[in-house]
Amino acid sequence: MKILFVYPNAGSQLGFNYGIAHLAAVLKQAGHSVALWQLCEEIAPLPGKDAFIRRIKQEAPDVIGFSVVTHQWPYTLQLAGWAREASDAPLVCGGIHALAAGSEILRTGLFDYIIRGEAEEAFVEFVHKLERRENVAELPNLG
Ligand code: B12
Repeated sequence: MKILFVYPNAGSQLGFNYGIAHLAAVLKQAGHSVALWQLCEEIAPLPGKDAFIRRIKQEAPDVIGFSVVTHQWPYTLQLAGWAREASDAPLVCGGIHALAAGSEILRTGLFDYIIRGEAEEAFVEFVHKLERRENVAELPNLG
C-alpha cells in the first residue's frame, strides 16, 4: 500500500515531524511505501485547490494520513476537503490534535478515521487490514 502523509504546517516554522518519521519507518519495514508532503511556506508557496488536487492525484495514495497539531486544524479542514475531492483513499487524522479533539474531528465527516495517541502498532495494523479488506472496527486507538 502507498501511504501519503500530509503535514499541514502553514505559517509555522519548518519542522521535522518525529511522529511521521516513526510511522514511515515502521510502515516501510512492513513492506509499504510512504510519501510525505509538508505544507510550509519555507519549502514552497502553499498550493491552491487545483494544485493540491493535482498533486494528490499524481501521488495516487491508497491511504492519506494527516498529522495535525491544534493550531493547524483550520488549515487541515480546508486541505481535507480538497483531498476528499481528489481521492477515494481513506483519510486518517493523527497527531496531537486527534488525541485532544477526536470527536470534533469525526463530527466534521471529512475524515474516515482518527487514530488517537501513539500509532506505530495501530496504524501499521490498520493498513494491513485495509490491504486484506478486513474489518478495522476493533483496532486499538481507532475512532
Ligand atoms: C518535539 C516537539 C516539537 C518540535 C517538532 C514538532 C513536530 N511536528 O514533530 C518543534 C520544535 C518543531 C515543535 C513545534 C511546535 N510545537 Co511542539 N512539541 C514537541 C513535543 C515536545 C514532542 C512531540 C514529539 O515529537 N513526540 C514524539 C512523536 C514520536 O510523537 P507524536 O508527534 O505525538 O506522533 C505520534 C502520534 O501523535 C501519532 N501520529 C502523529 N502523526 C500522525 C499521523 C497519522 C496519519 C497517524 C495515524 C498518527 C499520527 O503517531 C506518532 C507515533 O506514535 C510535544 C509535546 C509532547 N510531549 O507531545 C510538543 C507539542 C506537540 N508542540 C506543541 C506546540 C503548540 C507547538 C508549536 C505550535 C509551537 C509554536 N508556537 O510554534 C509548533 C508547531 C509546529 C508544527 N506545525 O508541528 C503542542 C501542541 C498542542 C496541540 N494541541 O496541538 C505540544 C503538545 C506541547 C504542549 N503540551 O503544548 N514542537
